[in-house]
Amino acid sequence: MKLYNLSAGLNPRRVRIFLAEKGVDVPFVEVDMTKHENATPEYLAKNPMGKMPVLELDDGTYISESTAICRYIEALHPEPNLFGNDPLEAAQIEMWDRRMELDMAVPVMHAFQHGSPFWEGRLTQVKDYSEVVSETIRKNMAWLDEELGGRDYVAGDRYTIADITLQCSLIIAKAIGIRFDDHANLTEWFGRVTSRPTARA
Ligand SMILES: N[C@@H](CCC(=O)N[C@@H](CS)C(=O)NCC(=O)O)C(=O)O
Repeated sequence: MKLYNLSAGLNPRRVRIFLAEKGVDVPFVEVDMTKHENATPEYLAKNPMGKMPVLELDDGTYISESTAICRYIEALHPEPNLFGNDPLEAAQIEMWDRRMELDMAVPVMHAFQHGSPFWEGRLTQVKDYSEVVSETIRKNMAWLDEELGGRDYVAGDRYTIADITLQCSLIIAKAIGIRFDDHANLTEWFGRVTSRPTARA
């Protein structure tokens, strides 16, 4: 197996941390989007969306979408469990992971893409949208701060895929200047998850 990676990207980091939590060693192939390596016919044959990450299997099969890759790894390496041990826990973790993806990761990526000079010329930027979506992120940070007042991790009392999705979202949020240090519970949680040995994967 190998993983087509974008070191700074939110979604590739989700998969790298997931692999590290599982103790699974997969070589990375860095895809340089500043050189448009993700827009070549060769790369688009692996993932027509031109996005990273992509997992290449030994038989030449490609899997894209970070959650799909993580589910595949979890099926091959069930422990430590990160998607839920029974139907109820699996549903709760799925609920929280979808919230973290749809209500934090996606807005953070949109704020970055529509607000940063890096993305000029790569897509049609709508600066007002960056402002609007940044406000959504701040509102959702306040909501999560309240949620995390009552438990140690996003989906309950242990670290799961939902924490990975949020921690990767907040790394990019911080990098683009959306801070959360006035939210004590969220800040404490971020310290807890980023002090794990896998956090720098
Ligand atoms: N839904 C996809 C999103 C993948 C994605 O947006 N990847 C970004 C990096 S975080 C990317 O490759 N961007 C390159 C581009 O848009 O040109 C997933 O979960 O893997």
